[in-house]
This record gives sequence, C-alpha cells and structure tokens, in this order.
Amino acid sequence: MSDFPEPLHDTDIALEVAKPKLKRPPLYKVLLLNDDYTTMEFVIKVLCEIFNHSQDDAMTIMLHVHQKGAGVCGVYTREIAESKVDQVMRYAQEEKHPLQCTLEPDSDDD
Ligand code: TYC
Repeated sequence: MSDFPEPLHDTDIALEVAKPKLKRPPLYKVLLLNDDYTTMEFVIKVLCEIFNHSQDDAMTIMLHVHQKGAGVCGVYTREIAESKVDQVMRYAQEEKHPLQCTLEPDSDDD
C-alpha cells in the first residue's frame, strides 16, 4: 500500500504529515564476572567509583556476582558502556586483579 493518501481529484495535492524519525539508541548491559582472586573490597570500590553505586548496592551486586558468576553493574548507551568496561579493565590491571568486565545488548530494551 502507498504511504500517500489517495488524491480526491487529479488536481488535488496529496499531503502527509511527516512522521518523526527519532529512535532511542540501543542499550547495553555492563557485566562483572566472578573469579577466585579479586578481593571483594576491590569489586565494591569498582562499583562505587566507576558505576556510582552506594556502598549497600555495591555490596549486594558484588555478592550476586560472587554467588551467581556474573551480574549487571549498569545499563548504558554503547559508547558509555564501552568506556565503563575500559575503565574497569584498566583499574583492575593497575591494581593487579584478574577482574573481568564485559558488555552485552540489553534484551529488555524495546
Ligand atoms: N569471588 C571473589 C572472592 O571470593 C570476589 C569477587 C566478586 C570477584 C565479584 C569478582 O566480579 C567479582 N574474593
């Protein structure tokens, strides 16, 4: 079917109101992965300093990762999520922890 309304007469001009083409950017989850060597204190520091969580929330997220193997630190647009992963990996390397951080598309994003 045509996007344009049918003209009533040959001389009529078919007009259509432009539809807004704005789309929200896709979102990404930033995940922390568990390991046996990174200290719980360092993970809490990462969650507070890089993801701006409170001490209480950071403790809850850290324990979730520790028990389940992985957990979400935050949900961001792609560039911000990539920057968060980068910051975590650099910080962990500087402090000699094997902590791993990754991102994945946010499946709840629709
Ligand atoms: N499993 C670690 C320990 O027992 C703690 C830990 C939690 C490490 C979360 C990584 O993403 C992580 N010291």
